Amino acid sequence: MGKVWLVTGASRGLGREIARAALDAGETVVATARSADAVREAFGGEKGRLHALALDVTDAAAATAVAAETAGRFGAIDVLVNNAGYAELGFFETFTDAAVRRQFEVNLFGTMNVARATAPHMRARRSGLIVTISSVSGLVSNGGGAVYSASKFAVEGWMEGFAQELAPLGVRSLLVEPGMLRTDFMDGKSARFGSIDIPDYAEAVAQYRAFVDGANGNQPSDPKLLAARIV
Ligand code: NJP
Repeated sequence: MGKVWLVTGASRGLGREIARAALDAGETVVATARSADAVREAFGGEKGRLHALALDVTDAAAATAVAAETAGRFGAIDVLVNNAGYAELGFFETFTDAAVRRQFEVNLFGTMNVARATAPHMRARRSGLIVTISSVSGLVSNGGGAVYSASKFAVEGWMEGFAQELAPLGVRSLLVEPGMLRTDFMDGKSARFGSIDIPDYAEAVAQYRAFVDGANGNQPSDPKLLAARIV
């Protein structure tokens, strides 16, 4: 059965690749996303060591239930991959308060929900690893990505402290800061900037387009490569 992995945001992109790599390594994987059917579809059905569960990370009670079900059914959660997230891109002045809060609900509070639900199961066995998928945007920020960056900076500040609380209890932590990956994540995002009619932002728009479209040589990489390194 191998180790037991709980992966959030596993219906596509990096989360799916991490889950696949863990399965290939002989591990048991509880793969989650907002819809369990979407997860099953992503893996061609639920079979063998793959188990699909629905988990919207913004739902703290659901996170507690999924962690309890995983630990109860498989005896442990050895590795949590806190991966679910998205980027709300655009110039800050164009953001509604609701859009800012939504970004934090998923990227920060959602990540906290799943870690808080999982940590007690790891502490009880004095063993476990929490992998947090942050971003290079958790290290540096740029125009058009201010809100996304703020959410990832917050994740990093919180997780750095929480990791220090967990370490003496036998629970290890790993923070991953990917650059651009070839997933659905950036789909159509640069197009949104075309409709922003604020002349003062013209230079920032051009810079951001170059960044997103890879004109500055920043080409997205294959998420499989990163997944293989994590597993
Ligand atoms: O994104 P994408 P990536 N509750 O859009 C799920 C970071 N990152 O794999 O529910 C639960 O292909 C969604 O599931 P569904 C990024 O910030 C990326 O590229 O079916 N799940 C799907 O499985 C993120 O933290 C890049 O919609 C929720 C998954 O999240 C991580 O890498 C660069 C959810 C998103 O799949 C994975 O992103 C970087 C919710 N409320 C950091 N909302 C990059 N791709 O370039 C969404 O620096 N999901």
